[in-house]
Amino acid sequence: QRNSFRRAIENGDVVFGARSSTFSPTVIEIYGELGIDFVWLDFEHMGPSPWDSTVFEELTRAAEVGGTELFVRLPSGDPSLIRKVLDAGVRNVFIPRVDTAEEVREAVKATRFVHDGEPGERGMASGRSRTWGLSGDDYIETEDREVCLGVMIEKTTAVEELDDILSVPDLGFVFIGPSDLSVQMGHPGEKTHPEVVETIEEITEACHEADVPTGVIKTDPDEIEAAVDDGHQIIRVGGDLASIKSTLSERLDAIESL
Ligand code: 3PY
Ligand code: MG
Repeated sequence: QRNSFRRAIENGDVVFGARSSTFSPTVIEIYGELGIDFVWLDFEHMGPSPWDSTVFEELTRAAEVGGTELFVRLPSGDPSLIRKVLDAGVRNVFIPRVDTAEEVREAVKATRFVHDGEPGERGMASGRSRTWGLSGDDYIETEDREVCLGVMIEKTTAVEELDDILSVPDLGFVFIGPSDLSVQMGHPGEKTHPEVVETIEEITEACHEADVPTGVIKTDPDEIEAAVDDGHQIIRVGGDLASIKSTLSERLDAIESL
């Protein structure tokens, strides 16, 4: 079974996603119906415990029904956590706050049965990803071909090690984190501080030189267009909470003026 997210970014296409902070299977189905390519589920800052694989099974099912892909931010690159989430059927995961290439290599290895010509650390499971849907004689090949792990570059330590990080085989993508970068660079909250902007440009350029797709968060249509022009391929364009707030507040304003 194909992972449309990984296939698209490997083909050089752009994918558009939205965050679901409600972790509602229904919202995920609606996103799919709308044509949203990926659903950002954030287990770094919120969410049910990722150790509960049944939560991921429900959410993965909703994504399959809706025709979209889950894009799961884990709280850390702990290999035991990565394996659990993949075994429930999730295929796109990413790790926040990475510091070193070694840490990135360990995380990628946890997603692969074979990594860089050596045995990987994925681990043979008999969970949902194997017994249903993705199952079959070619389970191992399919998983290694379709699972995708990325990292967030949002720490100065990672920026310093960026070339080594980008040379880790099978790294799927880099997502840029301007907010944490602003904190780490001593300009907390100032995402448009010239030094932060310059660092983001450097990260983007290094990733593209290494042929690693990049992702950013943009909600303004002009900024989305500019991000695509800058070569970013993974763009988060909104989310459920912000959409609820803006739609209902506009509607209430309209009702009040009747
Ligand atoms: C950041 O900007 O730090 C992020 O993690 C974006 O989600
Ligand atoms: Mg961050």
